Amino acid sequence: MPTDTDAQKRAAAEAAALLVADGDRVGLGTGSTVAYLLPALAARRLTLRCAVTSPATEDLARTLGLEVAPLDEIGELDIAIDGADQVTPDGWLIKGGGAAHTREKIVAAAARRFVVIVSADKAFPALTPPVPLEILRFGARLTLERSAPAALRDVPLSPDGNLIADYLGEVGDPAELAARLSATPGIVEHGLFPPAMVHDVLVGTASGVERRALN
Ligand code: A5P
Repeated sequence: MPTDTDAQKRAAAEAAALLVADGDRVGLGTGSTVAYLLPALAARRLTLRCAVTSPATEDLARTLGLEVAPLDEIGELDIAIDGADQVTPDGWLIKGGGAAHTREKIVAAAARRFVVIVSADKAFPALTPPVPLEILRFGARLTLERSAPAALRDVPLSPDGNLIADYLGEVGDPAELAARLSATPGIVEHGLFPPAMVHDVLVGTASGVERRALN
């Protein structure tokens, strides 16, 4: 039985599918909201080349008949669309609840337009922990100590075989925390996405899809 949240995710995803144009090179994120995007996109029967951020997205995209190619082969993307765990009014995101945030950040950075699709429960006044971390297995204990407070998450590895952990302290200024985490050896990538990376946020709400244009 679909919940209100499911309906909101679907509405945001369907609105995002309409932003894709024939011939576009498209980045596809990961997660339950993106799972609503893919059928909506496939139903439009456009000619697209898609870069994917996880095996799960790749499987579903191929099953639906979407053309998938390696990101390096496609190069710059016209648009990338992805979900998020938290979105603030000024456009900061936390991503990585599905352990794919490193690939998602690479794909978002490759896109001329990065569109975020969320249900209303993902809209937060300010970011709160946890912040997902992808970390190398080598020296993982030390990396976690340097990132304290942080803990390994009990989930499968990232799509690239690294460990997934969470930073559990206060976020405070997200730019400062992002800089600190980026400067910590052993952290491959953290789940803080800056507003400069985000072009539109589509929020599914009880009364329709609210669009926040950022860049
Ligand atoms: C995947 O690693 C995440 O960044 C997801 O994009 C995020 O967790 C949102 O997932 P849902 O769409 O499943 O809520």
